[in-house]
Amino acid sequence: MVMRCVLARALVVCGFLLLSGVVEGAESSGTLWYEQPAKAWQEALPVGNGRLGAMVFGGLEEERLQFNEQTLWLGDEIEMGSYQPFGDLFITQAGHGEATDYRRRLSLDEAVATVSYRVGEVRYTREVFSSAPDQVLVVRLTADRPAAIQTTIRLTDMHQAKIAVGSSGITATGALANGLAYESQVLVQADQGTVSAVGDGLAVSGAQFVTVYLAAGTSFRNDPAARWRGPHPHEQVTRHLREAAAKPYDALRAAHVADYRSWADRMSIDLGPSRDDLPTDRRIVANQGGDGTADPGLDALFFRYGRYLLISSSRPGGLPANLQGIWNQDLKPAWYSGYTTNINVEMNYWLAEPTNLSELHEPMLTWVRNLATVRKKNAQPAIATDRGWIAYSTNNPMGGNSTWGLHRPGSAWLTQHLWTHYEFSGDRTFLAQVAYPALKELVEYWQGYLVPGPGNTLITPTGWSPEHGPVKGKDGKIRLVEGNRDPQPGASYDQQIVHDLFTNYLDAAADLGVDADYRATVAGMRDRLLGPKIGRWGQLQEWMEDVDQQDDRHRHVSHLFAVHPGRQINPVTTPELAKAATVSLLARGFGGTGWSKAWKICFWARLYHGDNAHRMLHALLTFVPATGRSQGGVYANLFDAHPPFQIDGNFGAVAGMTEMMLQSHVREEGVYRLDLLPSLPKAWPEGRVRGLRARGGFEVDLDWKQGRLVAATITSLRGNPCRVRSGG
Ligand code: FUC
Repeated sequence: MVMRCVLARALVVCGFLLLSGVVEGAESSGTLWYEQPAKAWQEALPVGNGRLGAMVFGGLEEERLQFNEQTLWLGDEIEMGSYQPFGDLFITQAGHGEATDYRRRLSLDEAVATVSYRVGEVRYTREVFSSAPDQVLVVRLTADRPAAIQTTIRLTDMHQAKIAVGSSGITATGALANGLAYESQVLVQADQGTVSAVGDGLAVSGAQFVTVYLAAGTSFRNDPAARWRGPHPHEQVTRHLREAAAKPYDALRAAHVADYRSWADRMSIDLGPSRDDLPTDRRIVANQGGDGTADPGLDALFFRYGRYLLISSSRPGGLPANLQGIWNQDLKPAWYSGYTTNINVEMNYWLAEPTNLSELHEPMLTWVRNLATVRKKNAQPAIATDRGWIAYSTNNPMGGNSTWGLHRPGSAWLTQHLWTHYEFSGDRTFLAQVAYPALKELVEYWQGYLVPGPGNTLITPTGWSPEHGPVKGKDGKIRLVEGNRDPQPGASYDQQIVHDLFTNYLDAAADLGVDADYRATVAGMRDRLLGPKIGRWGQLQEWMEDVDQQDDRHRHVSHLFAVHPGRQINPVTTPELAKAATVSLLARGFGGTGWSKAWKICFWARLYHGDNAHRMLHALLTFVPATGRSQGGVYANLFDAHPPFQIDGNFGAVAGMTEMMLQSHVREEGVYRLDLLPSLPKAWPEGRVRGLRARGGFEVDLDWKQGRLVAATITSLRGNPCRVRSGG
């Protein structure tokens, strides 16, 4: 019924278009759209091919495309450096300020941003996409009348590159302080009229169709053995540009759309009525307040957008999505736009496997392995280890780090991703050659590091619960202090991550049928680990001593790692601990930064509280203006606002929504349990999802009505058995 409504509206729009040429009415349910250009970066629309990204402002007199390339990093194996903006492409069109019938959109069906408006009698259209098959950013300007386009195109650079303007192209070449060479090039083609160098740009006049190609690269090589450097990017950038420009525009566009859809169309989601008639910025505001049932289509759009952002910022062979994916305009980005290991970078990849994008997990897995290599090679004295390795909180792609915050269990948490990739993909070669050795060396590290605790238990002597800790004041009272890093023996976060590591190791060894003797040793250590404790107000204790405070609203909820992404606590097999986790979560409240809210969606989903999970999602979908400081919402372009923009909240929310529909983290006697619609909220009474993935190698389609499952199709991709839990 809902689908039919949308279709009917789309037909009306098409008919109207044909008759009058005016763009009006609702868009497809997979579209972000606006009635005005972006004034601020947080309103612009992101495109990306995993490596080369741009923010499209959609201006009239001047279009701005602020672009990035994911390897433009300062820093090295020691110094943190930061992720750098590349430059801007400006397209100036004098006299377009007085446009009418303006519309700006981002299609998640095709991964194309468009701008369309009328000046006088002429309709102008602009399409922008970043192509993975052709490795170029493409801007296509079209007028519905011959010779109507007069424009100037300029390329700027953020780091004093040498900029040379040729007869139809512009080249910017430079190097960063760490020796990284980089280059961007622009090429302009017009179907008719002229293209010529004028001052610092290219002037086009008398054209009806203009195509602008932008290619960019650096001398970065994602390989510690090559000392992170490859050849100067000039040849490759030139080749990408030349080859793309030799193709007809339609062919270039079709190849891009086909590539994008090969990822995006592995899944579909429909959560019911969708306010596609409202521009996205107004739609976010209209959906606020209330019980969150007004526009479940916005939830579905946010889900699709998260997958879009991963497809656009993380491709095999590249770097993982950083704190801002690949989109950054600041020379000094918040937290270096880096990889923070006490929640953020892990959260970036929680959606990859369950939303059927397993191959896009690869950049993260490779980065973890590279980080291990560097840590073992040049271990700074503070974190030198006999076995395995440990990490700092904040890292760059080359293993360099900020010295704030040694994060001892970070390596184990990161290595969970190698295990998870095996669980979903079933790749036994990867398990045997990569994941298993990585798990084992960390098990050995913790075997040497744990110390005896109360009652013959094993505890970590230097725990930490990111990112605060108890401090005893002169008055003898204990206060929880933001950022405090005093060692906390037996902190729950460390204990739970080590428990997870041991469990993953034991399952991996069992699956491979290896190391039976050591398995027994590890099982013994796991049994001795100081386990989760229930404190004086019924909460799950954050620290070994019962010092948790009921009014503590800290954004991190580190002591619930065992609920998610761990699997030590769940409502079926450890109901008392799950209840205590619920008490802790309620006390932490329903606020938080963007990623904090996203994590809470995951927690509530795993605790089978669908309505609370949805309440967190609804809270995250609160409008934050570009300069807004209120915590945990979304900007007009649906980027997560920590604030500032952090992409973890986008990705984490998708992971949380997935946990609401399907869970597979519990393994009983070696068989995975698929939990169908475990935490369906009242806000989604009817819906359907296609193409979710579960651990053990399953693809799952679900249909529900009146809050109940009506159909499920489970395909065992590797012939494995599973157990199914549904409706309790
Ligand atoms: C952690 C968080 C902050 C921020 C930063 C990138 O330090 O505590 O909120 O998200 O990472």
